[in-house]
Amino acid sequence: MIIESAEVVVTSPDRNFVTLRVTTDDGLVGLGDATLNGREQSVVAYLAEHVAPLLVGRDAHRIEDTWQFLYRGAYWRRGPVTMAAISAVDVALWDLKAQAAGMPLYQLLGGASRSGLLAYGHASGPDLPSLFDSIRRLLAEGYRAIRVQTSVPGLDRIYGIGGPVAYEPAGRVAAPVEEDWDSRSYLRHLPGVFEAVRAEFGPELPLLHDVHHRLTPIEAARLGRALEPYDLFWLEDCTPAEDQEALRLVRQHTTTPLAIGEVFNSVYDYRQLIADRLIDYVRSAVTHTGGITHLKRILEYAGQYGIKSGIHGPTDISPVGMAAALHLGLAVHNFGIQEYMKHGARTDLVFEQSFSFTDGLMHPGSSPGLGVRLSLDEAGKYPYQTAYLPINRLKDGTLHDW
Ligand code: EZ4
Ligand code: CO
Repeated sequence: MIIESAEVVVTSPDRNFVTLRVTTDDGLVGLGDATLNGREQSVVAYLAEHVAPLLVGRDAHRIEDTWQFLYRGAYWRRGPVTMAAISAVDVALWDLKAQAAGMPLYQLLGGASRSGLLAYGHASGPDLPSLFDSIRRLLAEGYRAIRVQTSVPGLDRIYGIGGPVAYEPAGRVAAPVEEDWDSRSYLRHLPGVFEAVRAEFGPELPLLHDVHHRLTPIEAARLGRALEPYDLFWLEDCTPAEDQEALRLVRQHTTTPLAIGEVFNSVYDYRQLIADRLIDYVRSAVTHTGGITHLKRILEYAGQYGIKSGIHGPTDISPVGMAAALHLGLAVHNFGIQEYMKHGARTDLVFEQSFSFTDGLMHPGSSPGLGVRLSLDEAGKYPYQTAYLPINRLKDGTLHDW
């Protein structure tokens, strides 16, 4: 199974996606998701200029060797652009190997460890009535776990609050939108929101919350403690993630479970967090953490410490990346939960998918490989559009973590 070509396909049906498409002399096509939200073209150049020419002529079966070749061979190890590019190659090769074997990919990863993957959806609203409506809409769609985000009185625009249906992290804008932040207002407001949600929806429903890295360690510790009565499934990204030591302080003060890692790209980002049991869930994306090969390694390491998966799955993970997450999640022993924001209708026409969402559980399906096909005709209708994630400023204009 020799690689004949590796091409990068950029398309923007409902948002931007970068897909690596690897073809072999057997006539098979393997796909990898290389989307890096708001910095897409950097990965396009990395793949097209530096990686694709090296893949042609290689044996597509040699997944581990290719991973090491791209990681060690680059000399400049790690980093989001490099690791997104390696992820795309790795996932495309796993897709090819599983297609060649005539099996869904999870069979090659050890087979199914469960019958379905618990997924959580995103509810948000500017006030309690609209937040409740958003939660009810997700429950009606079948979701059995829900992330709760809400506006904060006094702040005009904050991240992660959608319209009536969903929110899209990056806007199709020429420059980042500037949003507002004030930690004291947020800390005062949020516990009451969870109290109201619990009163309305009862004690059983798993509830999650994402802080988006916006608090100092002592503020995060206080929030974790204040939310304990509402029994969160997890509190996500409570402090800026690059500071592993910060989680130790948070951990000393609260029993609210902690999740972190959507901006990580290597096991080295997790070493202290896992070995010192400072977190409960690994939030990495397959697409940003070196693909299935490397995220499986991280999850096996985490599993030795009772830490579970919570693989990243917002809309900037393409259906290709989502399928990879589902195959890996079905196979690993220490699965926790899967994030799932549905894509738009145009995206579903560009990417034909075999994965399913039924009664709140996801399954990657039984098609050989990843189970996703890319329509080049559909993809070609939607050229790249400039898009950026927003930034966040305090009331005095200081740039803050978002
Ligand atoms: O901000 O995917 O948990 N999910 C999230 C997402 C991320 C975006 C960044 O590209 O925090 O909304
Ligand atoms: Co997040």
